[in-house]
Amino acid sequence: MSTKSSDYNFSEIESTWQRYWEENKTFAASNESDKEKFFVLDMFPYPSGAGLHIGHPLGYTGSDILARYKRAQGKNVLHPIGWDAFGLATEQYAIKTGKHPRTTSVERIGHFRNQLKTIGFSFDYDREVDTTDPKYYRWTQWIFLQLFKRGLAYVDMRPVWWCDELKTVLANEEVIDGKSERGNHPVVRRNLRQVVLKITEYADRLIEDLELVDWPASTKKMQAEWIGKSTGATARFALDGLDESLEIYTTRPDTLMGVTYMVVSPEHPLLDKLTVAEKKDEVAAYVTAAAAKSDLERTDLAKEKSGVFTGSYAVHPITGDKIPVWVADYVLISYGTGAIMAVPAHDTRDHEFAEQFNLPITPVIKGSDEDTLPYTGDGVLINSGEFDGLPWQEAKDKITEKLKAEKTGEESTQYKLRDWLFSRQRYWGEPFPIAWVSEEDYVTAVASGTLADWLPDEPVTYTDETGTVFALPVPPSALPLELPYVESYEPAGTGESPLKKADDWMEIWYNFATGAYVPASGEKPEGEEWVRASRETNTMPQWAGSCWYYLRYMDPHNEDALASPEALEYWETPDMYVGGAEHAVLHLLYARFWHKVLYDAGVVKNKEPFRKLFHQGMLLGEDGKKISKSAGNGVDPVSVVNEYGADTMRMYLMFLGPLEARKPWNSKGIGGISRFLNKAWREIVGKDGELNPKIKDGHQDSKETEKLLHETIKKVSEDLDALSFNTAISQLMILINHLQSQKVISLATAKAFVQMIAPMAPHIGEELWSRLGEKNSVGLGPWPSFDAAKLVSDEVNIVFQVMGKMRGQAMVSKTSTQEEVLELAKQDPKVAAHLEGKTIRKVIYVPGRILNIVAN
Ligand code: ANZ
Repeated sequence: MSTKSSDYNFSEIESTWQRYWEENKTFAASNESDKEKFFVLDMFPYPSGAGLHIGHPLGYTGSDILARYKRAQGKNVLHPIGWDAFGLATEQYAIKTGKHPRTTSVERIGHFRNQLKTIGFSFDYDREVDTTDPKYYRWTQWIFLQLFKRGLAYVDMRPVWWCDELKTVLANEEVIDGKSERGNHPVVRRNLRQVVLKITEYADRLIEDLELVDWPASTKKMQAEWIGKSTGATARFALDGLDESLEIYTTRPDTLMGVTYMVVSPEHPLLDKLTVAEKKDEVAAYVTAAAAKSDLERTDLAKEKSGVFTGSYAVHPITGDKIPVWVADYVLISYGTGAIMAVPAHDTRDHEFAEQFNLPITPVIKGSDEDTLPYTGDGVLINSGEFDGLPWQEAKDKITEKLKAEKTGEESTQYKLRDWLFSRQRYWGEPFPIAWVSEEDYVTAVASGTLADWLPDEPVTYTDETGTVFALPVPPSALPLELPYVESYEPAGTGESPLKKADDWMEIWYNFATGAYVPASGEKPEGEEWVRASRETNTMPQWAGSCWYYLRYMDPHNEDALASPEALEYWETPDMYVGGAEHAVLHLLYARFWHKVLYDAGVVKNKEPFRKLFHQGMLLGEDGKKISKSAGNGVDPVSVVNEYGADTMRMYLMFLGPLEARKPWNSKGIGGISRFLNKAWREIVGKDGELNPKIKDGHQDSKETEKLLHETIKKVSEDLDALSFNTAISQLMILINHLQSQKVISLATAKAFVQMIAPMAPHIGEELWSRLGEKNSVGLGPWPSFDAAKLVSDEVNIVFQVMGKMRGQAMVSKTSTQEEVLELAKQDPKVAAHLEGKTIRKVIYVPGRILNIVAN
C-alpha cells in the first residue's frame, strides 16, 4: 500500500498510514509469542481539559522510537497507553464546564486519543486502560484490600494540608512553599479523618532496593533523601516541676553537653502544660501564626527565626542544669519527637535563634583553632566534662551509652518519610472497598469466617464523639464497588466528600458475606449477615490508579485477576520507563511501595517495578522560560503537525538536543528537519512519482558509500539503544547528503536508509518502504545489520618525510608495497622539490604510517 503522490504530501501520507496501522493492528503485542519481549512504558497522561501539550510528544516520541526500533529488531514489543483520568484535574474541569466528570472524562479521553493518533505513536490501543473504568478500578480496590489485610491501612484524625480554594486535603508532596502544587493556592493545617497507608513500614526496603534499578542517579538520590533515614539518639529531659519528661531526637548526641535551651514545636502535645500562666496568650498567638506556614517556610534557613519562651525549664540528664524550654516553628511536629535539644554552637538554625534571643552559646566540639561558630564539622570534645578529648564519633557512642545506662535515652533511627495520606474528600476517585459497622456486627462478621482471608490482625477502627466504628472489607467477589452517580459533585468545603449526598449508597443494610446492600431507609433484609453499615465518604487519591497501571497493560481485559500469572511472568516489568523528572519522588515512590506489597502477596515476582528509567528533559518555551498559560509561550503540537507533519515534528523534537536535556523550543530550526525529510523523499521517489531511477537493484556501491552506510547502521543502532536520538539523526543527515552526491545507489542501501529513519519518522518511512517495493510494514522489520569488515577502510594515510621532515601525505592501499608508496611520494611536488639534485640513500617504510626518505 502507498499513496500515489510524486511530492512529499505529508498530510495525505500520514493519514493513510495511520489508517493502515489501525486496520492491520500493526502494533498489537501478543501474550503468546516465542519472541523475546520488550516492554516500553510511558507515564500515561491525565486527560485534562487543555489537550496535549508539547511535553507529551517529547517523551512519547522518544519511547515510541525505542519501541519501533525493538519491534523492527524482531522483539515482541508491548507499548501501551492509557488514561489517568481520576483526580482533581478532571474534576475541576468538570466543575468549570458544568459537565459531569464521567462525561468529561470520556470526552477528554477521546480527544487525547485522537490527538495522539495524529502523531503516529505505535501504541497498542487494544490494551488501553482507564483508571476510572470500574473494570480497572476493581483491581485498584483489590490491591487496597491487600494492603488492608496486611495491616498497612488505618484511619486516623490527622493534621493535614487543607486548601480552601480547592476545598480539599492535599498530601505533603502536593504542597510547595505553603501553596498547593496545583493552582498555587494557600494551604492551612486542619484536622480531618483520613485513610493512611503505612509506607513507612517499607522505608528500609525502599532505600535498599534502589540498588536494583538502573535509574538516573539524581532520582535515586531524591528518593533516598525523601525517605531520609538518619541515625542518632533520643534523650529524655525531665521537666522541672512537672511529672513528665520531654523527649528529643538528635543526630548529634556528642553535643549533649552544649545544650543551652530546648525547643518544642507549636503542635507539641506538652506545650499546653509547659506554658506558664503569664505566657498563655503569647504562646497561643504564636501557635495560630505557625499553623498558616508550610514546613518549608518554617525550616528555611534564610527566614528569620521566631519563638516564645514557655516559662518552663527542663533538667539536663547529665549535668542537672536547668534549661529553658521554648516553642518555635523551626521545629516540626512531624519529625523525630517534635522537640529538640538546641546546641547553638554547632547547629546553624539553633545558632541563629540563640543570637536573636540572646541565649548562651557553648562550644563543645573543637575542630581547629580557627573554628567560627556555628561549627558543624568534626573534631574533639571540649567543655564536656568526662567526655573531653574524645573524638566526636566515639563521643556519640559513649554519650548514647551513658543515656542508656541511666534510662534517659537510647539509639534511634528516624525517617523523614511519613505514612501516606491516602484519602481525598472528593467525588472523582475510587471508593474505598470498606464498610463501617458497629463492634458487635464486626464480631459477628469475623465469627462467620466469610472474610477470613481479608481481615487484618488488628481491626481498623475509628472513634469520634458518636462512638467507635469498625471497618469490614468488601468481599473481593463483590468488587468493583462502583462510584455512585451523584448530580452534585462539587466539594462541600466542609471536609466531607460529596459522596455523603449519595444517601442510598452511603447508609445501607449491608451483607458482609456477599457485599450486597440496600438503602438503610428501607427494611432490613432477613439473615444475620445483614448489618447496618456506612460507606467511607473519602475516595482514593489520583496516585492510586497510577500505582499499578503498568501491570494491567499486560493483560488488560482479564476479569479474574489484575493480570494472569502467565502474563505477569512473560512481561515481568517494563524494560524501559520514560517520563518526567517531576515524578522522581511521588508517583515513583508510591508505585514502588505498591509493587513491593504485591511482591509480598506473591502476585509479582520482581522486587522493583521499573528496572530502567529515563527522564525526558523539560521543554521550555521559545523564550527559554518554563511553558505556562500566563507566559503565553506554549507550543501547540497539533498546529505543528498541521503545518509540518507529524514526522517532522517527531524528528525535530528529537533533534532539539539530547532527550534528557532541558531545552527551549525553537520554531526556526524545524525547517531544517523538513528539508531533510524532503531530501529523503526525493532520493527515493522520482519526479514522475515512480522510484527514483538512480536506485538500481544489484548496483555495487562505492567503497566510500558502503563504509558510510555501515558506519551509520552501527551508530544509529547504538544511539537508539541509548535514547540518543539527536546524534542518530545527525548521522542520517550525513548519510543522505552523501547518497545525494552519488549518481547511482543500490536498492539495498536505499532500503537500509529507509529502515533507519522509520522509527523516528514512521509515516514517511512506511511510504518510502512501500515505494521500494516492500509489502509489509517497515515497522515490523527487519532492522539492517552492519558488517564490521565494511567499517574498516582498506586505505591508510601515509606521511611522507624527507630526512625526517614531513613533506606530504596520501591515502594508499593497505596492501601497497614500499616501491609503490615510494613512487607515489616522488610524485608529490613538495617531496620532489626536496629530493631534487639528491641521491636516495635509504628508505624507511613503516606500513600504515610513514615513508621516510634519506637522501643527500
Ligand atoms: C542537636 C544537634 C546538634 C543537632 C548539632 C544537629 C546539630 P536530620 O539530620 O535531618 O535527621 N531536629 C530533630 N527533630 C527535629 C524537628 N522535629 N524539627 C526540626 N529539627 C529537628 O536532622 C536531625 C537534627 O535536626 C537533630 O539533631 C535536631 O538537631 C534537629 F550540632 O540535635 B540536632
